Amino acid sequence: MDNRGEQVVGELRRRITALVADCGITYDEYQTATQWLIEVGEAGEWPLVIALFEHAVEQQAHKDRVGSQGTILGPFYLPGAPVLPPPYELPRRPDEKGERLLVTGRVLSADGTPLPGAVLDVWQSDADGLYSGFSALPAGILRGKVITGPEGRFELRTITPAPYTVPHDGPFGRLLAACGWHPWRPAHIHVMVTAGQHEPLVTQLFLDSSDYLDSDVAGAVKDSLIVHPHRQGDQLAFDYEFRLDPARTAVPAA
Ligand code: MBD
Ligand code: FE
Repeated sequence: MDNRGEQVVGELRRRITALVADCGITYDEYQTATQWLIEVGEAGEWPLVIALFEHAVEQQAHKDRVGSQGTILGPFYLPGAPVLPPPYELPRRPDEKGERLLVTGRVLSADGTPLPGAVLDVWQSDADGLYSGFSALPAGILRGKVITGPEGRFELRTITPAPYTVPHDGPFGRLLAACGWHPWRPAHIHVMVTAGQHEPLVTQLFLDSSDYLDSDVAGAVKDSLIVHPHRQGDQLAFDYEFRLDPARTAVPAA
């Protein structure tokens, strides 16, 4: 780890150099790629492109987890969502599309100790796949926090999210189309769970009825993150248990 820059960027150069030879990259392709990289920047799509590699970093970072698996944060988290009062409804518009969804569950330590006072920070897209803060949706829609009570229990009311298509009218979409890859993510709800003395758990819950569970463009689906809502009167409902790893003790600087 003498020179981490040389280690990583050097390896990147060697791999790209090898790829140019292995794939027989032409000058035309080189110029197309250059133009594409510039346009991704101009369109503000770098967060989106980079999100496609987050799953590799996430798996690497959390390979020794003993509690619940998590997955990628993605580009649409916003800090500062309000703590929701009872009955714990994510803010929505009066005419919000989608089925009503009740999420209940518990937050526990990996060893099974219930964690009252844990914070679940939740965000999701609307039925059209739009996130507030990154679209014309009113600020704050479908974002909020709930705090666990006795026994580490929580409940949250929202609507079912729809599968999400990453913007495909810009340079990123052109790349996907050129490769014959679809731009969809399966329907998901983002959750970040935090509690004192524990590692934060960044995760997403995927609806079992969604398309694209096997072909998420972001590669972020794991079996343990797929939930199975059942009908309960006029709503859908599911239960989920989050188990948090103990906080890693900081390694003292040498
Ligand atoms: C999303 O909603 C998302 O969660 C990720 C990771 C990438 C694009 C859109
Ligand atoms: Fe998302």
